[in-house]
Amino acid sequence: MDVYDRTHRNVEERESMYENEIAQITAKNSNEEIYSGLLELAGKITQQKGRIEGKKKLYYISAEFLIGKLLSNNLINLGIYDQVAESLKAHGKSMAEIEEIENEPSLGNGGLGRLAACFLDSIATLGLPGDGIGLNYHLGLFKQEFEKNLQKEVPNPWMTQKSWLRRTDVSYPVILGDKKVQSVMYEIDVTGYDNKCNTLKLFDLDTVDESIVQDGGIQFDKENISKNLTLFLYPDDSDYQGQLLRIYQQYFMVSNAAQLIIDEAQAKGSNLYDLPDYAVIQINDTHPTMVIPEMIRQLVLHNIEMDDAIEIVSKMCAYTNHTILAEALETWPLWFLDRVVPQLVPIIKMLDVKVKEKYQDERVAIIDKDQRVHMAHIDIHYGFSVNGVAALHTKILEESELKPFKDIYPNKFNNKTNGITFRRWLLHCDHELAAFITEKIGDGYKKDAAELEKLLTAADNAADLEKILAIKKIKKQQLKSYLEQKEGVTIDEDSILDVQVKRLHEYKRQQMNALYIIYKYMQIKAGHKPKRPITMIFGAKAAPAYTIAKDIIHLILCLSEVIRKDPEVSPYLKVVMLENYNVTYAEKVIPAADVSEQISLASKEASGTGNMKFMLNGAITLGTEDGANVEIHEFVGDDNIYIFGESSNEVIEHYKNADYVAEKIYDRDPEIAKLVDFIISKELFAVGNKKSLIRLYMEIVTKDWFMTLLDIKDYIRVKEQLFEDYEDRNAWAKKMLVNISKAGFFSSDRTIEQYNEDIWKLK
Ligand code: 26R
Repeated sequence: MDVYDRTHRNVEERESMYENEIAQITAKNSNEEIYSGLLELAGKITQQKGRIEGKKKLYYISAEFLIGKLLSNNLINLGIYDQVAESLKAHGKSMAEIEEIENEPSLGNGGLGRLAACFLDSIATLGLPGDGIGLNYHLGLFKQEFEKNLQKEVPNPWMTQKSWLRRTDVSYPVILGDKKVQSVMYEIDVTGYDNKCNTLKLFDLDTVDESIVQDGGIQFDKENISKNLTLFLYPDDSDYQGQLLRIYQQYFMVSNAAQLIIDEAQAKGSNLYDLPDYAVIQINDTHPTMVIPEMIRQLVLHNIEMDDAIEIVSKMCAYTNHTILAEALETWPLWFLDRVVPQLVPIIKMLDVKVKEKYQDERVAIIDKDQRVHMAHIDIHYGFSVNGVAALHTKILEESELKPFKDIYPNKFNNKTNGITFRRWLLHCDHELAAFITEKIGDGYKKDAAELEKLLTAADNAADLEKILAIKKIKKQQLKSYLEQKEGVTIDEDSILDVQVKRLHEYKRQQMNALYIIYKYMQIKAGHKPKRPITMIFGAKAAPAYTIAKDIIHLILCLSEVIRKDPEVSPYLKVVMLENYNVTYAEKVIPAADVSEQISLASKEASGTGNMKFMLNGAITLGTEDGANVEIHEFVGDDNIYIFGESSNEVIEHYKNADYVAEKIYDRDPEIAKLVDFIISKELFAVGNKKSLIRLYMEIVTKDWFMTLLDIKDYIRVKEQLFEDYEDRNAWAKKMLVNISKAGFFSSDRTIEQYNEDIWKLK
């Protein structure tokens, strides 16, 4: 019996095993009861399947795990989703309404946190022993509300009586400044697809007090660490008090991690000198970097010599870099660390001295001449692996950002192009498409994503092309009814759905997309109507202290209102800004999208993972040669992607020579000036905030750090071409199929196999 048959037999056996229980649960009256019944059943099955065991275990430490709702995900992975859905249907209920009961935990900002969640799914699915370690933020990232076309931030409580979160009796002492606190560990089961499970371990403090949050916003007393430590996930670190709290959070996370890792290894028989045979740590960006000095400190407390401790830890830690944006690279003033984690400072100084003895090069120092500690430098010197998250990103790290390190440690560097879990981003979010694929090529692709290539044959079959268009229309209709109920807006399912959903940042250039909207608005006003209505969808949170990002949200909301109220334009153009874009929203909007906007300034987006989700769901990318777009382009070929804009090399040159001057472009090109000027037009002033609009206008004309005006014309040209090509429905459907069939590489199962092969080496 091969693996495929065995899988099937298991699924069938399980179905009959739980038939009675599922029937009982789904027969209950209230959705709440059904939800908690399913939650309990899932927990029971997970327990029966057991944990993934092994001598050596991975600890994926991350300040963020953006896991999304878990009900459908777990039912799929446990193999009972279809049965539950059918049984619900027989009782006149739907899976969708049960899903509504669950709160989405907002334990991440965006890409980095969602990647960690996809990775946990793949690690368990591949049967690798590996747990996540993070923090249990009570109120998560803020919830976004719109008021007067402005973003407002409110707390997002997500923990409920009945939830996937389980309190354990694991607890560690942690020194926080001059106090010693006692942690408590919570756990969430991570189910593998047709496999056993791992866990996500989230540390917390019992003394944290949600009532210190003031006036319905997200303000709170930042001094009282025992009350505020795990209240919120940090959206930014722009104020001084906040930065101290951020270090407290990070230290609390890694001190618990270090103690847990030592405990678990010792329980398996480690003498601590052989710790690297029991544990490997993946450091997700620099946020968990203090695990290196803390682990050294803990080993010394276990009577290991300092030099031995350093050597042991250096064999255990691997670092992933997720960004080259200077402002996101963490450096802390030494005196900051002295206040928050004085116990680590002597160790950090010793690590620094050892580096300075070996390399007389300021660029690779841990403590620089301004007495700032470079967290990434600790990771690179005292870890055994450094990886970027897409081919272009790793190349830029090696050739410019981290070149001095690459020269010292040529073999530490490696690339691991990001991936996404196909369970959530195909099987769960587009059952219709998954069913079509299964009908065409069988369900081997669910475990081996490379099999999606077999779909290519369908690109020559007219009936299949029609089916793929029909499925897209169904997803648009589903989104339409969801938006009617959630946002009170109606979209046209026959319009082109053009979507840009991701965190709001100037480098991602939502403002360039907004300038396109202005262009289209003016075209329509001048009588040039598009062949087919266009719906532009945005979803984005801005960090509360990131003023320009909030101004861009304001601009989009104002444009939406101006266009909605203009009877000349509104039949052809609609702008929708989704409120509180999150994982749940992504699952609804991505499958409905025709066009995937991936328009970051080349060289700035480390990878992007939304780009992969759209591709997998049959949207066509409109993008720059940046991040993983480069690899998507290579896989699908020129005919199945729309690329525009200056290359990363050209952009890097502009930065080097400091020769980009937005004002020159504005002064020389009246067509561009006309678009930018509309930001401060009477039309927009009528619905918006003058100060905010003028500030954004000035920013684009006089600064434009991310070179919007450089690429705007090429962007408009290529976008117009794309909309024209959309009208050849047959050709477009072929592009969709090519994108879906070439998406296999972007499965996080592939990414995790590579991490394991090259870095973790787990059995
Ligand atoms: C320092 C602190 C405030 C902070 C800065 C930046 C906290 C969090 C971030 C988020 C960054 C590191 C992030 O999310 N990066 C994204 O990681 C994704 C997964 O690798 C990439 O796909 C994406 O391109 C990158 O921006």
